[in-house]
Order: sequence, then structure tokens, then C-alpha cells
Amino acid sequence: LALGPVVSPPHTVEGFVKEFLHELNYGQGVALSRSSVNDQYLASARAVRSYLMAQWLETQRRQRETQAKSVAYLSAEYLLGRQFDNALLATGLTDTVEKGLAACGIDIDVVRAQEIEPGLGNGGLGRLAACFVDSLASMNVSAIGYGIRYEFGIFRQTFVDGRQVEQPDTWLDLGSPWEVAHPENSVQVGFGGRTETYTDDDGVERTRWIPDSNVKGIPHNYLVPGYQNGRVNTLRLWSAVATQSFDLAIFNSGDYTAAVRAQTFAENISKVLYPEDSTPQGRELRLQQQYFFVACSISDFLNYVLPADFDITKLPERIIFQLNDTHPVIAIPELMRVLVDDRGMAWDEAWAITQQCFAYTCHTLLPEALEVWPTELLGKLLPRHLEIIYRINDEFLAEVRKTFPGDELKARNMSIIAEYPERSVRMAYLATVAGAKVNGVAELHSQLLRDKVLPDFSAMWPEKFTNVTNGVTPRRFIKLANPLLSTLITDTIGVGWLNDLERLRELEPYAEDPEFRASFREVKAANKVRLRALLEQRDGLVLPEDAMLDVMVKRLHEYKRQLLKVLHIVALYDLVVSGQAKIEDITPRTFVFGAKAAPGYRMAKEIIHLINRVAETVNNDPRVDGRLAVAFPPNYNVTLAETLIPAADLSEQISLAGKEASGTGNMKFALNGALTIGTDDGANVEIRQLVGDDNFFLFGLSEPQVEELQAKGYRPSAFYESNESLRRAIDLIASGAFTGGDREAVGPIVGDLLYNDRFMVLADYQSYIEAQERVDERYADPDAWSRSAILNVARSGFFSSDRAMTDYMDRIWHVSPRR
Ligand code: 26Q
Repeated sequence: LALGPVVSPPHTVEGFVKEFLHELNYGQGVALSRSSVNDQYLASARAVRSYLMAQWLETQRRQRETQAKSVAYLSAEYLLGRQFDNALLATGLTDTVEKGLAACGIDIDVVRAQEIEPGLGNGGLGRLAACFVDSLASMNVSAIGYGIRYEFGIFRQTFVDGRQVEQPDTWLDLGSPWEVAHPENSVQVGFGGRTETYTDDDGVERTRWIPDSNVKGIPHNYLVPGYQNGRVNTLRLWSAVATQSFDLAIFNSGDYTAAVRAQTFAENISKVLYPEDSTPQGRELRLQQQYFFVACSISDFLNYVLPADFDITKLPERIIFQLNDTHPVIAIPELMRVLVDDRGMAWDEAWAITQQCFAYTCHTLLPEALEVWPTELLGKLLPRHLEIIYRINDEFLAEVRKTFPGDELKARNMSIIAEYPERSVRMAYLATVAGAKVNGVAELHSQLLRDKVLPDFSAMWPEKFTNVTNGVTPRRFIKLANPLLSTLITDTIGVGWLNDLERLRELEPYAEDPEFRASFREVKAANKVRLRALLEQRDGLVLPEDAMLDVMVKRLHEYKRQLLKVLHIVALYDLVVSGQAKIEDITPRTFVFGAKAAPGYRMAKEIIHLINRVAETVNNDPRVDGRLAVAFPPNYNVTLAETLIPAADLSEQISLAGKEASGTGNMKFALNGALTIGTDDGANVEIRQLVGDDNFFLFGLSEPQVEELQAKGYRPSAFYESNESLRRAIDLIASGAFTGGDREAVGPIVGDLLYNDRFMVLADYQSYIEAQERVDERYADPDAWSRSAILNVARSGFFSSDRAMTDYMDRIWHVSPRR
């Protein structure tokens, strides 16, 4: 018997085929000749996973040996995207598997297409978490991601008569080959009940929590491979099931239906991802989800990951918990509870430890997106945690009063507990008080966070605040998404750039090289062909050929201003149909939208409907002659992004200044050679600084100008009245021209634009139109356009999530890569 170290299956075509057929025959229980595509996908995935598993075991072994300080990323969302290609890239098995499958008569592309992406996130924040775990593994950092294994991820979007209809995302239905469940490592989590004080054996007064129900968390491991470096980290997602003991107690009392209800209570917790991303409702189930996954994660780390004899007072030397927004902030009182109540540590010592173990990342500026939990709800669900929060707050306010003597208003403003409109816990304040560091996600955002959202805290603890500008993983968003560009880059500057993205700078001189420009244009053209084919096959959408591809993909939100894009399209359409412009003078453009609206967000859904109506009208008007076209493929997700972004010419990043914390799509577009039309917002500011003003189409009010206009009183109707093009566009929409004469269908949108316009669409309209004219001019000169596009690629290496991880390591975690 071979009892030595784990050996990976041989990295050969024969080795893979053997592994694949084994999985197919003995895993799926089917002969190759009778296997379905799904069988083939599951068996290929399992075969590839076995290569990763060998490396995972070795990574685990090394970690036990070195006991290196680890990062635990706590995130309610991970928007992973498909796993198959990423695993192939990481292991270097792409060609091997392609050949092996071909030898079995199977087309790897058919197998690829079978995978349903795990959509366990809403948008930017969830995708950022996925990029970060990729970078940590690729940089050989000891890290673990913790989150929730939602049974239903982000809903599948369909359109019925142009209106969004949500369908459940049944991503687990056909099997999930990438996860390994470990029911034997399950964790118990309590809910509800009461607290009591008692005197322990040493005569010390203590508190304990007696929950009235328990839920079991089962860990599901996902393997997070580094890029061809042999490391495989863990992403541990929790699913909730009923506990045996709890069921039995009720069963024995003879109340069968109550027992079934208890089971449902437990299993509901990890059932579904909340599809809201900016105006969250304070729902009890959401708080249950949050507590469930952080309690599981802390228990897992302390009891399973750390060695049994670990000296808990040394915890800060071994772990830093990074809080992805406020969603996991309940982890702070949970760690305090574990240290003080379960492990008998003195409060002050536990607090000193806790303050070193957490850091908090804020992802928003919108006041309505800041989480607050009514104390009544929190106290009912987590009575001990509420007591702990009160004590943290009491001690914190004592410190505030010392720092700002006599300033009672300060104490009230900074209190973790808000009194109005109802008594509630401000989660961002709790995170700021307890965290060793607080960071925003782009320079401008971090500045506004300090100055506008948490000014008193930044006055009290200036050194606590820092910035880490977001990044994206070049493995998925360049190498996998854009293989042609990747090959061109490697042919030009050699290998090694994919984990050292600043090396893209070496492309700069080639912006002046006509031959390179031509190759670059060929890549873009081929990517457009690939996109056309996908959209035709996926959605039956037929895009015109040879048009500028103008893309706006992101969650639907008023602050992101999809409506500004609609006004631009309508204005162009109006120029054509009213005869103000000759159709030959219009630059052929295809506008592509991708956007999901939160199911309860009325205005967002109205905007989706309007976009679909405008698309229908413009696309079917013979006067436009296909020179303007609008495509709105439903169900924009990571998989679609990977084909769409590499094909784009123009990237729309048009939020009102001061509202988009960072944006990350903006970075993906720039890295794939699209030019940005954008406001001075979020990371756009840094993109523009890096790529240069000449290679970025800036428009719109700056954040201080927004403030100024707000202060002096913004009247959108004044812009409507004084701008003819804007007036005509709005009037055309209001007339029902796009809704078959139905004016009521567009009433809410038009009314809001004219009389409210919270996000100043009308104020920025003229500037936007002028910027779009500059876009047309540049596009008319293919060499000038390519030059700018190449410089965007060459100068965007900063936006690698590897760089973001380096910043977190240096400024926040004090962790370094291994070796
Ligand atoms: C909270 C409580 C209850 C229900 C839902 C939520 C919730 C869920 C998701 C609140 C917010 C989110 C997601 C926020 C988000 O995606 N923010 C984006 O984060 C990106 C990564 O930092 C930034 O680039 C974007 O600018 C920011 O909008």
C-alpha cells in the first residue's frame, strides 16, 4: 500500500482520460456511450477537481506545519462565475483536458456550456470577494473565505413584455461537482432565548446565553486554486439544517407539526440570497443569515482550523477577519461572547484581542444602504449579543466624552445605538469602533467616507482610516475572458504579466506601432464576432455588424443613471426621425445593456421596461436602418460579462459623482481595451489619472459641484426648459412614442426626472452629449481610437486585484505571501 504523500493524477492526456472515465463510470455510474452532456460535465469537473484536491491537501499540510497568520475573509456574497475553465487554467490542464475529451469524442465547449455559474452574490461586492480569494491564492497567501451556500443564488432574470420577471436560480439541481460537504465538521448555532448570570466554580460572576433554538451549519468546501503555483486555498460556505436534538425535543413532546416548522426555520436560513443591493430592508431572516454564517465561521476557525492546544490570547498573531461591508459585523459581539462567556476570558482582555482581529471595508456612500438593526429585533434573536453591544457602546461613549469633553451632541451622534426613528444598532459604527482599520474602496470614496460618513470617527482616530482601491483578477477577466488579447500581449511582451500586471506598461510603445494596432483591432473584431454568435444563440438577438459597441452593464439603480444612457439613445433617434440629422452622419452604434433590478425596486423595474421599449422601437424603425441598435440580453451575469466586456469599444461609467463607491466593471473594460466615458466618480478618477485625460471621456459635475448645486437648490425642470435636445428627448418618451402611445407607462419616470431627479440626470445631460460627440470623433479615426485603447490596457495594470491584496497586506493585515 502506498501511504506516502498524496499524488496527483498524471498531467497527461492518458492520465486525465483515465480519471475522467473513472468518474464517469464509477462516479456517475454511466458508460461513455450512454452518457449525457451533464454526466460528461460532472465527470470532467470531478476529474479536474482531483488534481486540485492533491494540491489542497498539500496546502493544508504546510499550513499546519507553519501556522502562518491567515486572512479570513467574511462575506455574505461570493459571485464566483463558472469554475471549470478557471480550474483548468490554474492547473495548466486546458490543452490536456481538451485533447482527452476529444479522444472520447466530446467537444470541450459543449461541456463548458453545461456549467451553471454559482451566482451567490448581487453584483460588485460579491464579485470583489471572488476576485480577492483568487488573488490571495495566486499570491500564495494563507487565506480562507467564509460565506453562505445559498440554495438559490441571484434570481434568473427574464423579460415578459419588456418587464423583468424573476425566476429561481436552481443552480444545484444538476449537481455541484466543485464542492465537498463535511457534515462531520458541522457547527451548532443558537438563536433567541435569554441570558442569565451565574457564579462559576471560582466564585466569578458570569453570563451565559440560553438560546431557545439551534441550527446546524454544514461546511461546504470550494477549492480556490492559485494560478499555477500549487496552492489551493479554501472557500468554506455554510448551509443550515435542523439539529437532531432540537427536533427530538419537540417530537417527544408530541408536537409533530411544530417539529416540522422547526426544520423549516433552520433550512430557510441558507435558502436564498437577498437580491437587494442598495436599499436593504431590515428583515429578520437576513439577520439570521448574517449571524448564522459568522457564528459558524468563528467556531470553525477557533475549533477546527487552529490546533487544539492553541493559546487563544495569541489570536491576533494567527488571524485577521476582514469584514466585507457590515453584513458580517455581528461577528464582533460573537467573538466577544465566545471569548468571555465560553472561554472565561476577562472582558478587557477579550476586547483588546477582538479589536486586533477585525478590519472593516465599507462599500457605499448612500445613507439608505447603511445597515441598522432595530434593537428589538436584534435583542429577540441575539439577546446576549445586544448586551455585549450595549457594553461596547458604553465604554466607547466614555472614551468619546474624554476625547470631546462637554460635547454631549458628539456622544449622541457617534453612539453605536441610534434613538430615532427607532432604537437601533448602527452596524457601520460598531465595525468602526471595533475594527483595527476601516477602508473605503477607491481614493475618492475613502475621502468621502472620512469627511461625510464617519467624520467624527476619523477626527478621533485618524490612523484607523485608510484606502484600498479595488481590483479585479486578470486570470478570469483577461486570460480566460480574452484569450486573443492575452496571446497578443504574450507575443509582444513575453510571459509573466498575468501575475505581475504592471508589466502591461511594456505595451505602451506599441500604441505607436501600426502593425500592433492592426492586430489589436483584429482581436477586438474577433471578440465582437464571438459576442454576436453568443447573443444569437443565447437570446436570439442579432446584432448589426461593424458598429461601435457601447456597453453599460451593472445593477439597475437610479444613482448609476441608466436613464442618462436612455436619453442619449432617444436623442440620437430623435435626430434621425425628425430629419435633423442624415442617417449617414450618425456613427453606427450598438448599445448593450445588462442589468438586474431588485425585485422590490419599482423605479428600477420601470427603467428596465423603458429600455426594452426603446430597444424595440429603435431596432424596428426602418428610418434608422440598423445604424442605431439597442440590445438588452436578459440575465446579465459573470458568464455573459466574460464575452461581453472583451467585445466592447465604449464603457459607460456614468454614475452621479460621489455615489459609486468604486465600480469594478470600469476596470475590466479598461483592461480589455475599451475607452471609458465616465464621471469623476469612484475608481473612474484613478482610471483617468492613469490612462491620461486624452484616453478617457470625462463629463459631468464633480462631487463638490454636486454638493454646491444641491445646496443652492436643484431644479431639474430648469434644465429641461433650457435645453432643446433634452426637452425633445423627454417629450418623445412622455408622448408614448416608445410605449405604443401609452403615456401612463412612462409617467413615473418622466415625473421623477422633471420634479425630483435625485441623481441629477438632467444637470449632466448636456455635458454627456458633448462627451459622446468627442467619442464619435475619436472613433472616426481608427488609428487614434486604437492608440487610446492600447494605452488603456497598458496603463491599467494597477487594477489587478493582486495589487489590491498587496495593499491590504501592507496597510491592514500585516500578513505576507509565503516563501
Ligand atoms: C444588506 C442588508 C440586507 C440585504 C442586502 C444588503 C446588501 C447586499 C449587497 C447591501 C449591499 C450589497 C452590495 C453592495 C455592493 O455591491 N456595492 C458595490 O461594491 C463594489 C465593490 O467594492 C463597488 O465597486 C461598488 O461601487 C459598490 O456599489
